[in-house]
Amino acid sequence: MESGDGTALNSQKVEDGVGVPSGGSSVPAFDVIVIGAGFAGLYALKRLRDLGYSVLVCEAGSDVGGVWYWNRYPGARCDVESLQYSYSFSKELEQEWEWSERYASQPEILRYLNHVADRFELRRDIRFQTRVESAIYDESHGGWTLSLNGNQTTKASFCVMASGGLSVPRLPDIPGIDHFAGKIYHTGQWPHEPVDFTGIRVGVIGTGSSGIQVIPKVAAQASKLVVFQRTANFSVPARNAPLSPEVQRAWKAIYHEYRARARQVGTIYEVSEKRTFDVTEEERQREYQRRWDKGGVNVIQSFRDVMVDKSANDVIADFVRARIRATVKDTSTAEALCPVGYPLGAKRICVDTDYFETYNRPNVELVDLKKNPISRVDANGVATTGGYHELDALICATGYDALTGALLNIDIRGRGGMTLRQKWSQGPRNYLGLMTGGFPNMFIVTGPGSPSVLANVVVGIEHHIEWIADCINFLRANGVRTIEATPQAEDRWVEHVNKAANKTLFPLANSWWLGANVPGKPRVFMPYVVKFGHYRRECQQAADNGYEGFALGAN
Ligand code: N01
Repeated sequence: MESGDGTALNSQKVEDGVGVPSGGSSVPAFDVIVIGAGFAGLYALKRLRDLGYSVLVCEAGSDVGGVWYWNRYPGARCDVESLQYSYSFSKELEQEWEWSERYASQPEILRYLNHVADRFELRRDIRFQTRVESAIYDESHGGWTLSLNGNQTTKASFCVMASGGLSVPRLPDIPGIDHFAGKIYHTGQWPHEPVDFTGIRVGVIGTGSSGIQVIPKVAAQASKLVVFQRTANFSVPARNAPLSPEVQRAWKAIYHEYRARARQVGTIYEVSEKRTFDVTEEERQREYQRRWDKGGVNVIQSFRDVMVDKSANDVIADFVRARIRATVKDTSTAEALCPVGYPLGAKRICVDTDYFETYNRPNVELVDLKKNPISRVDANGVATTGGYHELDALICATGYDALTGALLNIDIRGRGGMTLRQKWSQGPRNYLGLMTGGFPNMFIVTGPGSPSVLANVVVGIEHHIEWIADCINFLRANGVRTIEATPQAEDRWVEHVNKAANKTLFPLANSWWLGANVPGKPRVFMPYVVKFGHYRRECQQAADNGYEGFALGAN
């Protein structure tokens, strides 16, 4: 199977019980090992190195970028606006970097992250093609021993898990898929060289954010495109456009105001204070339409009760379904594309360019797997219970083992040899999303229990890294060797995160936020749904109270 860096797609699986290899060499000890060189890892390195700590970043890929390094599929683009989806830690960086479009494409974001790495000379402390296979806590010296690529070890006092919430791609478990004679691609591990689909028959499995972006691009090349859709998704138009120098200048003139607001609410959207039924039907429709015309996920903020009141959600969901029916000419295809059975926004809303329009092309066919599930794949194509589709290539836009996958793929062992897998067997447990008890000095960036993917993730990353850096400073200044969440704080936090989610409509869909896309994964709503500003205050309060909720120790 094709993948970025020529890695077999199933090589991500890490066997249980990986230990430090005998006969391997040892690299020097560091204050901090950071795992991952995406947005989070780069900033962790910059911040901690500036504070005087010795830091090593271990990155499995051959260069910086994280998800933006791996996700090179045609159409890959961020659906948070460029001017917001960027670091705020350096005023110079913020002012000098020019974005070319309202929503940056993957190549542009990757260029930005390369620029950041060069500008701040980060590469010298990053080891590429270095996969951390295990991290074992050593109670005698109060730090971590890490195994790198199975043939080297290193030690660190602290670990920062910047391994990403969407970095473990999942291939569909379909009988016969290994026998497919054509090439199979996963959007999350796309080859580095452009893939040409001109004149061939292509199948796409999956219609989440990745599928919805790749489908229009491949449809424009392929002789035939068959989309295999299991769950229809809500998608809103991006209305992407070039970003004019005037708009950029105006934004940059008051960047600090936008950044301050983002730090409170997570992302700068136009959030309505009104509730859906506070206004007349006519006003409501006008507001939906205004936001629809503007483009982007902002549609979901039309009224403040969209994610808490099912009847309010039903009305906006009807509005989106009406737009789909108005766009897609074939009525049965339009009906199949209309999401039903779960609230709008309970699965990550998608943001597209010409997604629904693509189904008006004569070379595109939608296969509704709810009616006719896939029965098998063979050398020449995909069989469903309703027919057979001959294909030359297959694209799996089938998502990720999200939020916990990358952490649990590393053999992490804390106090008493307890594995993180054991500890999280019923779902992730931590305090503030930042630390988990029994695993001292291991910090998690934008993982479960934090707002993570529900906010602008760059805002979350900067917050976490700054909190972690302050925490390490505190420990060093006070001669404390270890910190970890207390069981009581952890219990309270897990209950609070669950309760907060259960007051919303978020848990009412089989989403990856709930782990529902991975068979056997505990069904727990993982992100913290409360406003980012509130979360920030909770983290600050814990720190201000001498790291309340955390146990501070000698080892
Ligand atoms: O993955 P997904 P994604 N047979 O899990 C289907 C971010 N992101 O890579 O819904 C058939 O959302 C699955 O069907 P179902 C963003 O946060 C951002 O698209 O489980 N179908 C679903 O349709 C996003 O939410 C950007 O029934 C199968 C699809 O595959 C997150 O990444 C761009 C199947 C997976 O959708 C993940 O998005 C891209 C099977 N066996 C991604 N298994 C932007 O910023 C799975 N599916 C724009």
